[in-house]
Amino acid sequence: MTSKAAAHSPVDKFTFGLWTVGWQARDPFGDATRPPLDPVEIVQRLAELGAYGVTFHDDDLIPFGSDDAARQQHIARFRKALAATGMKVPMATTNLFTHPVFKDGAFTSNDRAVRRFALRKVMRNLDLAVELGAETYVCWGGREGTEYDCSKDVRVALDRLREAFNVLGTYCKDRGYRIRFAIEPKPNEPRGDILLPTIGHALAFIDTLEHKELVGLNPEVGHEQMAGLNFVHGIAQALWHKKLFHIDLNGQRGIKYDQDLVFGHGDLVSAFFLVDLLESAGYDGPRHFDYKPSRTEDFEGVWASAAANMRMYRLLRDRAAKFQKDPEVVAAKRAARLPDLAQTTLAPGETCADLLRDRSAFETFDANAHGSRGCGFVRLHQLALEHLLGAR
Ligand SMILES: [Mn+2]
Repeated sequence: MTSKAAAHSPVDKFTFGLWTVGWQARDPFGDATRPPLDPVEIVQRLAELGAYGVTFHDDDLIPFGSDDAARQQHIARFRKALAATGMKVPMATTNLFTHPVFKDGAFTSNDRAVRRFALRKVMRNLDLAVELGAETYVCWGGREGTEYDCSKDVRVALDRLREAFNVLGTYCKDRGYRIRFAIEPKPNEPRGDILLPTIGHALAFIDTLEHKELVGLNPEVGHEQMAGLNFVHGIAQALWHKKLFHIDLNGQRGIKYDQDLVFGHGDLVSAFFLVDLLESAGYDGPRHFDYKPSRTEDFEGVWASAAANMRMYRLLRDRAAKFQKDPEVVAAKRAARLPDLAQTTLAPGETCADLLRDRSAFETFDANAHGSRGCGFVRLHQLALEHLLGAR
């Protein structure tokens, strides 16, 4: 290890996909506004900015269709950059969406030969992911969906999706790989409707898998917010199921196309409560930024936006910690009866018969008195916003 690598010991596990800063900013209406970036340069620049590591799709590192010799060369250059900088690769994933072969999906394409090719593509990149030390393998099924409800039997497609995760789980177990899968839900884009559109759909699906202990979630801020859902609630439930294996942080402003803004540049209040939740829950996985530097930016803007993600997370973490420690907040929480929710509704050992015998629970319960009591939530929320604004 070089001295530079030894010196690289970031406190925070901030990671970036090669495809984020490397995005050339092509959109459905316009050409690229930036030239391609060499993965080696990405590793070096992100290391200089203080990131912990990088993540990649197979095709980000090794262009689709490369022969074995070219493939080995791409991997060798990448490994050298990692060793020189001390950057880690905690996660990897597969591109099952760019090539036209995947236009009707990968694991759920109606074409069986495409499904078999997709499994092989994942297996090959799983081998590389494990070699590079990844502990999480993200599966975003961006093309697993439809534009027309008549074009695919969704129940049969879910059978094939389950089959794929069962096969891949068996593959990892047989090879002794210590890697877990993280499904990334998204409601739509690029398909009209995507299978496993939300955290909730994915959690229910995982419960049906043969190797369910190996499969969890990689929720993305913007993907849930595109569907108008509360991301903080979704993450809370994923944590509650012990299925938050990884997380994609970015920004989104309401129900529209997937914006992939810098973390906190969308719904800032939600970002504040998200960081508060991740930190107080003790989530110890990478804080992975899956954003896109806006099409308007040059390379100076690209690196500034990468730094902005990390800065936003740290600022929000600092504000959230002050919010939690403020004695006025503690008192406001007590006044709003937050600690009372932790008390079980039935007393320890209390039975249904006991509850039926308790006249104070029903017969003499004063519903009007309890119904007229204020909850004090607005005052608590105002305190949160004052901390977020740095006003306290
Ligand atoms: Mn996105």
